[in-house]
Amino acid sequence: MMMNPATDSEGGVIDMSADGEQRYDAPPRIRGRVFVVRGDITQEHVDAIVNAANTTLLGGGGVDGAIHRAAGPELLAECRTIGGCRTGDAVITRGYRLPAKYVIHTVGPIWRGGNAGEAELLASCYSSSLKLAAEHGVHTLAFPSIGTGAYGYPVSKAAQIAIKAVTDCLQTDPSINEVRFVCFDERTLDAYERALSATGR
Ligand code: AR6
Repeated sequence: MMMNPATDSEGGVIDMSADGEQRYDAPPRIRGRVFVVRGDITQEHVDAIVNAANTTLLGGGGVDGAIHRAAGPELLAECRTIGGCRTGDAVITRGYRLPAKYVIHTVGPIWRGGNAGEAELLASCYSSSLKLAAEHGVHTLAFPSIGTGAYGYPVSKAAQIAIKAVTDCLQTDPSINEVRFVCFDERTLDAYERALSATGR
């Protein structure tokens, strides 16, 4: 007997068959707007790149260090005027010498085992960044894998949260045309590709 697939309110197909794992075939509004690539985020030609910063906004290692080096000292000077950012929040600056016009700085949670609100805070990094991007007329945006370096968030869990938070936001925000997850290493790329393909794209 033929059965119609279950659909969500926007026509996305929920597939419970095959290996029994639930897959979500995203509605057309999301399709073609979220990409996973390997690379160095400082080289991305997008309207804004996101920085995995710390609460001081005064720079650090990892992607934060790379963004500050590539943007030049004017970025740190502007960050000093902001006075910090809370975990899960985001702030925006200019991109200076970067190809991107803006840098959105967000602060991921430090992984403490998973029962300290880490998942909500990490999701909030993505939603706060997208909100700020939309408010500044950003159409193309690149994220690094927030929290999964120095802050220790397990990458497969972080990738699922990141993909879900971004696809949820894009459903209600038509102004963002493209979100790229720029993964620095093979393991991170693999985790984000898996998380994205689990959505059916
Ligand atoms: N392009 C894209 N991704 C990168 C790049 C790059 N150029 N460089 C590193 N990554 P992390 P966190 C990846 O540690 O865990 C800083 O000191 C990296 O391989 O940069 O949120 C801040 O000041 C990893 O997959 O950020 C904070 O104190 C991912 O970016 C703290 O680290 C995130 O790793 C934030 O820690």
